[in-house]
Amino acid sequence: MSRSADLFAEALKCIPGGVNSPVRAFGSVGGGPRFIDSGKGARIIDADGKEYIDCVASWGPLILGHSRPEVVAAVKAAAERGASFGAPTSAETRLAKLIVDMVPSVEKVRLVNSGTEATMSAVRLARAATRRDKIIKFEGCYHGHADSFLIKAGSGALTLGQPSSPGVPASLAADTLNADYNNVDSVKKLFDALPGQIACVILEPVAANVGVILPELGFLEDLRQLTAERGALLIFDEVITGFRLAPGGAQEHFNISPDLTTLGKIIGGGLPVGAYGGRADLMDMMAPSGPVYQAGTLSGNPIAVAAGITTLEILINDSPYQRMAALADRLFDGLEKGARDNGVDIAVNKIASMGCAFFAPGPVRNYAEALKSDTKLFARFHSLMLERGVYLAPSQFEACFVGAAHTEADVDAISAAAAESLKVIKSGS
Ligand code: KE4
Repeated sequence: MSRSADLFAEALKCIPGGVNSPVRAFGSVGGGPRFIDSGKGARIIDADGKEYIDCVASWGPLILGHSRPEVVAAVKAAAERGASFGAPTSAETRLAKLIVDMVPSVEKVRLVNSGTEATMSAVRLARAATRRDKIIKFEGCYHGHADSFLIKAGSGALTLGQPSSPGVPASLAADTLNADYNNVDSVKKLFDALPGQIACVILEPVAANVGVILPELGFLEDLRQLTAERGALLIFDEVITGFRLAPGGAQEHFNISPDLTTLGKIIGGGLPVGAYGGRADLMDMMAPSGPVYQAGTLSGNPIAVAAGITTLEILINDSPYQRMAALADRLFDGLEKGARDNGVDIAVNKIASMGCAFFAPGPVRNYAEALKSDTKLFARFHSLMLERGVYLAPSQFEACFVGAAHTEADVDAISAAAAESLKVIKSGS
């Protein structure tokens, strides 16, 4: 038995499913999770000492790579000053100012501890601001595990075959409406059917929890216009796209201004930070400046904030975006070539430094088309890539990330491993 297998057996005795987040359990790819011992740059090492080129980046946060020295130093220095005070610190204001400066539509921002806290708070604010209860999300989009979102959700919910979770009261689920991504008419129909009842439309401006699905031309613009016309708020869930597609995220990349934005992952550089922000008139409704309540013992935690500040400042100063995008293009071009050479159907969707290779003929423009993917073939590919030292997300319905620590040699090694893996698949062995 491998060390990871032993550790997994141990974990199963005291942690549900042996993991603290379902998608980590390798449920849809099999073979059991690799317990990771350490990471440095673009590489991680598992409990058996096997090294992998990492394309998961802890599901997005580690855009600078693992154990980036400046981030480690900032975390150590913050820890030596004290872990948490439950009182305001100047570092929180510094991070808030960075976010306001970087994210075009954000005038004020509240720090929280996760993407889920950010999205649930943003929706509460939208409901309070509009005095409406219903929300529109999109099938396959994932906004964290708050009750209102676990209806036809993506990511782990989709992977584990339960896009709508038990435990969500029907009365609450009734206030969540699902539309089809890239189909603005499906949104218009809901607004027409429920005039004056819809508080907001929340979406991932690039859907990255159903694999990666790009917004078609005009889709985001149409949503912006429709929500403004119908008195609803537009919420961009940029937990993945924030600071990833550009310093100002998807809203900078596509030049669209949502009313509220939710952030996470990269914002904490690998430590637990989430945030929601937007128009000052809306954000000032949040307690204690306004009546809408949201709180958190460790919100704005000094150690997590130190990691976030250092990460964002490096992204601003080094601006690795063009280089990461070029590496991602090289990576996905390599994957497409390997698939072509071996007669395997894959459909690649990519943008900036993230993307997905669907094991499907394609194109993949929405949830229904993504579900046509051959998840068994993906599982085989995933395991063959692990054997060849490449760590992909253990689900067809997640994103692959290239970060600032990846090199051309890394990317070419991933493509070579993919070509070998696809050859094995084609040979049927
Ligand atoms: P967290 O609560 O996991 O920090 O963020 C929730 C969330 C919100 N919005 C978007 C667009 C997200 O992608 C996420 C979380 N992403 C998944 C992976 N795609 C987290 C991985 C996991 O659940 O373990």
